[in-house]
Amino acid sequence: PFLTRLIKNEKFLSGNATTRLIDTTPDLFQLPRRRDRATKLLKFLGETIVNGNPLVLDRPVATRRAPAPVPELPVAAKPPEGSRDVFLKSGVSGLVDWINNQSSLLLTDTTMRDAHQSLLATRVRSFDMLQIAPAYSHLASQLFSLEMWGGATFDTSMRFLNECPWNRLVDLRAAVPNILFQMLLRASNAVGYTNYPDNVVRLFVKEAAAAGMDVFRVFDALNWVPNMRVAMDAVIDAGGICEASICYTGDIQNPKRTKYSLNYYVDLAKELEKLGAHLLAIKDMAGLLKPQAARTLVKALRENVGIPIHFHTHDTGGIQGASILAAADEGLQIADAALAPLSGGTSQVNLNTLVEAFRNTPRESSLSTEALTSLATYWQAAREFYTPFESLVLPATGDLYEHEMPGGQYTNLFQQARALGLSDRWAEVCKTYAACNTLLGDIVKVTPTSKAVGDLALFMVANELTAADVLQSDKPIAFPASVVDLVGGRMGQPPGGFPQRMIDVVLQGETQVTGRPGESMPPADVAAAKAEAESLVGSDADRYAASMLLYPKVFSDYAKYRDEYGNVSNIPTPNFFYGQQPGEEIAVDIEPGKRLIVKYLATGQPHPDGHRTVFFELNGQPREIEVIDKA
Ligand code: 3PY
Ligand code: ZN
Repeated sequence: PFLTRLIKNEKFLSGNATTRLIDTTPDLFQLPRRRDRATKLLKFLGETIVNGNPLVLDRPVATRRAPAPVPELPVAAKPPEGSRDVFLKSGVSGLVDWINNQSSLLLTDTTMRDAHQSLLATRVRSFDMLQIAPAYSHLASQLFSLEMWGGATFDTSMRFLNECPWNRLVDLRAAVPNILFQMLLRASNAVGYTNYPDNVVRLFVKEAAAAGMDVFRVFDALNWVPNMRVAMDAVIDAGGICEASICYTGDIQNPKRTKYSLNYYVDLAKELEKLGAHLLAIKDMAGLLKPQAARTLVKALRENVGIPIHFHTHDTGGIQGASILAAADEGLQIADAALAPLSGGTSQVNLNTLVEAFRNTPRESSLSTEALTSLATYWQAAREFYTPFESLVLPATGDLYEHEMPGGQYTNLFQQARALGLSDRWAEVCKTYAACNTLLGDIVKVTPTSKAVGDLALFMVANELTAADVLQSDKPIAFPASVVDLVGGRMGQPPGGFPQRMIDVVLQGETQVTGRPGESMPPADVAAAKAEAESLVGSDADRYAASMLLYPKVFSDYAKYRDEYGNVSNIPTPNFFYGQQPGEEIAVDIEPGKRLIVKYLATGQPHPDGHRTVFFELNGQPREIEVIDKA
């Protein structure tokens, strides 16, 4: 291929080529990586047809193959102006004024992030988001924002779906130019599970903003402001919209739960406002903010902070719609919700019916019923592709307010318990989770602290340990690494610190980090990460250095996969999970305007060496792929 390019090169043909031609014409060399995208695609499809996709192996099978119905769009080439146009034209302060001037309760649609993170193990693929993205842009431009990135999506898109999170952001941005994009940023933990050096957090935020992210919801898993500061400053410096969060835990209505009081939240909010937050999020990750408490909290926050308030909650307990309504009565400006088919339970409140609840009230939104129904119809069908990742619905009872498990963790921890053979002891796991929280001094539980509490709960149930056993143990206990990290201060400090007895038992003499973990970490070597990322993906873009620094192993595995199979994110989901059926023809856009038509014909009998030949037609031409049958 290099020679083919060389003999087609004009300079070379003109006879004026010098040895510098190779230096000045770098794309002569860019061929190998881009070569054979079709072969890579056929290899992926062939292997999936013969051996299945390991991602869905031994899981319930999705039977839907028909594409999810995309609503017809208005003929206008340009979508209506939306919140992002306000931001681009008038900046953050213009946007804040615009928010304050709305009579409607503004809404964020979380379908493409938290909803599938909470219901479908974060497995929704870019393909299914991109199909419906233009419809959002044209039909739902009145939304405040789309939450479509951050949280677990960064990791899982590479780790499980073998796709690039940056491409998801860039492609969606191109498809939805008018609505603000929003992401969840775990402060110093960025989109990971542990504190990173400050320069990694800054690099990541800068790249995310450059790739099209607008609103960064920054939270710290212990509500520890020093940890939030670095991320907040990074967002402000990058020109993003800084939405700082107070994570809600406990119960301000319960006179016995005094640690996380109304004053605690109001003081925290005031501090975040002082640090330059543009918006304030009430991040109710476990759905604990009861309706009357929501009223009290929003009222107090409205009286004490000037920035707009954005309420995020999970409907695990089934009554969070009432909390949004109560908060709206007190002047809440923005609420999170998810389109009907991905709403409810551990996910967000139903956006479609929430909009109708406000219809003909002063907080009515101009979002149209029909438009939202058409988006929901799409997601109803698209959800069917993800049957393998559906989990048992675990109805919360009053015990939700005891264990306070975040929506995103609830089903996940159940799966972990099941994997350990503890599913029959789920009620005990929940009780132990609550006991662990008490052992740790009553802390905020959200990624990554919630993971540590969950790990501890499973560890204690599996090893038949009670809280008293832990506290009274005179022998060293081999606690899970996340618990040692947490109590060791590597996730930051909870209000009041950890109980001394837990420090002694867990750290066994090891010293605790008491300052901000990022302060004592040497800066990461960005240049080295950049070079390594370039060797893996052939691009020195800083965003890949960020991927490398955040998830070295996951990113390099993804890069290797991509070398072998190409970009698999453009394959329709049923074919991505299950390959093709004989005679089935699919179109795969390998880049804008470059479409491959792949028809699967048949698979031959195994050869003596274990290979099978898979027969395709690629753009009408016969093609064969040899695949090892692993069965
Ligand atoms: C995350 O950190 O991913 C969360 O959704 C926390 O609520
Ligand atoms: Zn959430």
